Amino acid sequence: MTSQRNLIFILGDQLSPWLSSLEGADPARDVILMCEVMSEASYVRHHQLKIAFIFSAMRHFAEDLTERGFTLRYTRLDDEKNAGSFRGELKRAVEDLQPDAVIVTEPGEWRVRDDMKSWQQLIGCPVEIRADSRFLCSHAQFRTWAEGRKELTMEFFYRDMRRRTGLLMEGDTPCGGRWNYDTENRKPAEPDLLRPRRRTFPPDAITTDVLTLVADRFADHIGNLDRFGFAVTRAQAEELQAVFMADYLPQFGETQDAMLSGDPFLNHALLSFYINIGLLDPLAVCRAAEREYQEGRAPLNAVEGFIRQIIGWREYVRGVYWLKMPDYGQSNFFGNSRALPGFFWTGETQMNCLSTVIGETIDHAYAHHIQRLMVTGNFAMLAGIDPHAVHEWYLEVYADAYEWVELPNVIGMSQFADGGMLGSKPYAASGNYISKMSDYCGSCRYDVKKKTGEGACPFNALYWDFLDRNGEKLSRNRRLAQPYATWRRMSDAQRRDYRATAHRFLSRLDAGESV
Ligand code: FAD
Ligand code: DLZ
Ligand code: SF4
Repeated sequence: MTSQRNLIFILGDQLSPWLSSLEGADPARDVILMCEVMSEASYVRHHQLKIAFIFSAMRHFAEDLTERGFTLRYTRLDDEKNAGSFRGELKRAVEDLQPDAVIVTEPGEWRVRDDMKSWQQLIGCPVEIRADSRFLCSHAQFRTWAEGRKELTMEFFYRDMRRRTGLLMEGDTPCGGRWNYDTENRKPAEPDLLRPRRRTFPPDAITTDVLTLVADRFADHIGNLDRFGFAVTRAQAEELQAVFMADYLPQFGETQDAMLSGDPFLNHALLSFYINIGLLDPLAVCRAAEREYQEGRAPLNAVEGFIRQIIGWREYVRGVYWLKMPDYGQSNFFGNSRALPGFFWTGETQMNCLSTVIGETIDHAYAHHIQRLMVTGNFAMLAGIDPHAVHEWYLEVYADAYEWVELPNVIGMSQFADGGMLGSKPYAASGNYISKMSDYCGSCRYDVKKKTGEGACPFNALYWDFLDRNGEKLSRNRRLAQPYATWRRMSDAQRRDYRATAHRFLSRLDAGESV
């Protein structure tokens, strides 16, 4: 051990005792810096629940470190001297404490990493930026995997991750003989009155203080704080992990793609909030799920599907983000420029699927994957909304949203704005898909079976109009051969009808009329 005095800077999504910046830390000598800053709370207008969740989890983590004997320098948002930004708070701390060096774990977002380049010069003392070992695939490993590949197919990346972690492996072969059990995971949901209610945690004194602060300072941000029930400590998050494994994981697979009115969570994990800020370790979560399979409590299709989302998709989107940033954020393959409709902030639309999903988003700062992909995302792409506006909306409204995970999911997977790096075809669908996978259409003012004209489900005409207007970019895509063949087989009158219905709808949308 050296006698160097370090200032260890821990960011709001780095709340893990096993964080790389804490490796070798000496409570007797080092000081830990954490700060609530306006620049992070307002670079997009985050949902009120998201800000409250992060601040409360930060305060609880600081308390935990203090109990472990560390000296904390914790700046609250309303502290008089708060400089308002990471760089400002770091400068102030270095001036006050005069450490020998600053240690920080690399941030999740490119914009913060870019800012860090100038920190050393700003504060006049060495800044050591450590890799974030909470991810299973390092930047270098992902680059090596991606190098020379024409397509960055997630499935192949995932198989490598299975081999590397040994999860659900029997020697060199995948458990059960197959890598992927997705074909068994596409059932529509049935209402299940026996599904256990979600466990929530009533606000303690720390959270109550934070709720007052957020209500005071961020009342004009989307959402409200009435339903705050997030876990804010590692012990609470671990409790939710255990509850998920016991009560929901066995059915996770079969209802993964389903949507049901009045049941926003179905059998989803609701663990992304905690994994993304570091209260839960992704590999430990996967090992716990694997145990459920090994000990016969959960079927393979559920456990494999769950593990794939974490060691596959989660690691993969992070790899793509760091490989392609900063240009990735500007991708706009279709050249879309329409403004995001106002109802994305209120849920006030007559389209029941959108009003349900956006309403649940406002209430919980959560929607599950298929809601994000096939309802809000699908609508935005079909309607030609500017992908950057779509990206900002997702970053604002979900309590698990950090750019490294949100941006590739939005720009790549849901908007196809990267031209097909993440997916081989756009996730575009007419009302039929939503009708098959949900119960939303039954109580909608639109008729999902009606293709064009007054009262027809808008997704139907928008779907064909999307394919038509982007024909030059998409019609040679082999996976779209069938829909384009269907479009060409239609009569001229039918195609005109679809175009006219879509254009009428989009004009009303642009005019701010109720749709
Ligand atoms: P479950 O459905 O139960 O899945 C289990 C876990 O797998 C999740 O907790 C998460 O850690 C991981 N996971 C699943 N799918 C993905 C994925 N596509 N990418 C990365 N991790 C995944 N996820 C975020 O964490 N933050 C985001 O900002 C985010 N934005 C998204 C935007 C769009 C348009 C889409 C289509 C997906 C987005 N996702 C995002 C992925 C996914 O929707 C969420 O991870 C998931 O809904 C979180 O809820 P859950 O914990 O109940 O997940
Ligand atoms: C998202 C967020 C918010 C709302 N506020 C803070 C904050 O005040 N202090 C902080 O350290 N982190 C915050 N975060 C998380 C950061 O935005 C996140 O750490 C960076 O984007 C890097 O990924
Ligand atoms: Fe959505 Fe169309 Fe179904 Fe209405 S009919 S809920 S708009 S898919």
